[in-house]
Amino acid sequence: MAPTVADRIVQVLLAHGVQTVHGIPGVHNLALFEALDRSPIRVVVVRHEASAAYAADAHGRLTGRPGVCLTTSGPGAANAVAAMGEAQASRSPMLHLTTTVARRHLGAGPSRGVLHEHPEQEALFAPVTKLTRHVAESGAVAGAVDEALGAAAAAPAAPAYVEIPTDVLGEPAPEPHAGGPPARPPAPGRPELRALAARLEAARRPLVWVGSGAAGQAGPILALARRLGAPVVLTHSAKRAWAGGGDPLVPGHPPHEPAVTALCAQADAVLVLGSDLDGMMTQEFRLPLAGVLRIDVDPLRLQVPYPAEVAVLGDAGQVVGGLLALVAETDREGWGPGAVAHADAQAAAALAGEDDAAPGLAFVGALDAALGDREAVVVCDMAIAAYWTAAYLPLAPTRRILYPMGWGTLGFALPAAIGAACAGGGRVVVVCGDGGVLFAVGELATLAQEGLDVTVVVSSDGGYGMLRYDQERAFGRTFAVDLRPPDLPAVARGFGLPAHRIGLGEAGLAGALAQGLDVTGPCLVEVAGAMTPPRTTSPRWPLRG
Ligand SMILES: Cc1ncc(C[n+]2csc(CCOP(=O)(O)OP(=O)(O)O)c2C)c(N)n1
Ligand SMILES: [Mg+2]
Repeated sequence: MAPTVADRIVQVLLAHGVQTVHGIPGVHNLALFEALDRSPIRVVVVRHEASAAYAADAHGRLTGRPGVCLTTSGPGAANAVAAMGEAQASRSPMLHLTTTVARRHLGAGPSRGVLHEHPEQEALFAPVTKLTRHVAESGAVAGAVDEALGAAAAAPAAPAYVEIPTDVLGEPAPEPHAGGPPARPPAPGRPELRALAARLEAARRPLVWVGSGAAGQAGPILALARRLGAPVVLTHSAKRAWAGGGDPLVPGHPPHEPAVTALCAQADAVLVLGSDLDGMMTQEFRLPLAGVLRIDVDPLRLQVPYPAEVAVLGDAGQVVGGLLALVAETDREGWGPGAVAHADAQAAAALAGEDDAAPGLAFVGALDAALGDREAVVVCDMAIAAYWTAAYLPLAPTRRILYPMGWGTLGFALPAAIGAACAGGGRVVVVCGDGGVLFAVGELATLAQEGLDVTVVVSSDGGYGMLRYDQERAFGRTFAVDLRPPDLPAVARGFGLPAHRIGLGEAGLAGALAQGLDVTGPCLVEVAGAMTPPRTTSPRWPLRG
C-alpha cells in the first residue's frame, strides 16, 4: 500500500528525532494514531488535551527540541490553548498537530453543525504560536510539519500548530522533499564583539544575567564570568537547562531578596543573555539595572523593557564564545565571589529572622535533603510551596527546575511531569497545591498506566492559599478560596499510586519526601500545612513602593 499522509507525518516526526507523542484520539485523527501505532514512536494517551500540550511543553523545555501533542478537531484542539499560551510565554518549543472537519465542509460560511466543526479553528491558535498552518493538499502536509518543527525549535523557541482536514490523512502522499537546513541565528560581527568586550573589561562591577535562552551554556558562561569576576544571576526559567549547579558566582537567593537586589544595583554593567528581563523577575521593571548590555536573537526584545547601552542581535552561546576569545582576566577586588557570598549570607540571615519564612524554608530544606544528589526534574506549579521551590531550592548539576512563569498557569505541573518523565532526566518531582492538583487529577491515571517515575508532592492548605494572602492584603478578609479537601492519598490510591501524608511541621518531612522519591513508578505525598508566600510573589515584592 502506498504511504499515506499520516505515514509521511510519522516519517517527518522520526526524522526530527521525535520519540514520544502525547494526545487523545478522536474520530478525525484516528488515521494518525494508527500510523503512529505502527511506528517506534511512543504514544502516551492522556486524560485531557491541555495535559498533552503541557507534556509537550515540558519536553521542549528540557531538551530544547519540540515536544509533540496530537488532538482531534474543534474542542479537542481548543482544549490545548491555555497550555500553548504558557509554552509561548515561557519560550518553549512544541508542536500541536490536529485535524479539522473534512474538506467538503470547509469554507461553507457559518458553522453547519458538522461534528467538531469550527470555521475559524486555525485563528484560535494564532495568538499563542509563532506559526500556524492549515494544510489541505496531501503533497504539502509533510513539508508543513517539517517547517513547523523547525520553526518551533528555532530561537526564540515557541509553539507551532498544524491542522489537517481529516479526509486528507488517509490519502496517498509522495515522498517528502528533504527540508532545508535549520535557520541559523544571526551572528554578530567582530567589531561588535570587540566593543562589547571592551565595555565589559572597563566595568568595575560587571554582572551576568542568564535567562532560559542562554541557560544551556552554563560552562562557557561560568568561564566568562570567572574571567570577569562577575556574579551570575539566573532567572527562574534558566533553571530548566542550567547544568552549572551552584557556583560561588551564582547567588543562591533570587534577586527579590533585598541583599541580592543590592548586588544587582551595584553592578555598572549587566550582560543580559537570552532573558526577557520579565516583569516577575524584575518586580515589574523596578529592579535597578545600570549599563544593560543585551544579547538576544529577537530584535524586538533588544531595547525592552530596559533600554540597552549595547544591544547585540545574536545567539548567546556564540556571543559568549566570541567574548571568551577577547576578554582578559581581570581582578576585581571586593566583587565577584566575595560579593555573592556576602549577599547570600545577608539574605539567609534576614530570612532566618522571619517567622513567616520558616514553613517555606522548612519545605525547601526537606526537599533539598530528600533529593540529595539524585538526578531529578522538579516541576513547579503556581502554588506557595512551588514559589519557594523555584526560587530557593539549591541548584545542583543533577537538578532541573521547570516553572510556568511564563504565563503563571495554574495546573501546569502534574501534566507537564508526564512529558518530563518521558524525556528522561531522572526522577520527576511535581510540587503543587491542593487546588492546582485537581486541574488535572485525572493524569494520575496516566502516570499509573505508563508507569512513570513521578512523585507528586501536594502542599495542602485547604484552598487557594496564594489568593488568601492576596485578599488579606487587598480586602482584609478572604472569600472564594476555601476548598473542601478530598482525601488526596485515598484519591491517589484509587488511581493505583502508593501515597502517604505528612505534616509540614513534622520532623520526618525530609524522610517522608525521600520515601516518595524511592518508589519505582508514580506515587503521591501530601504535605499538610500552610505557608506564607515568598518575596518573589507580587504582593510581597520589596520594590513595590
Ligand atoms: C489558570 C489559572 N487560573 C487561576 C490562577 C490564579 N491562581 C494563582 S495561584 C492560585 C491558587 C492555587 O491554589 P493551590 O494550588 O492550592 O496552591 P496554594 O496557593 O494554596 O499554595 C490561583 C487560583 C492562575 N494563576 N492560573
Ligand atoms: Mg492550596
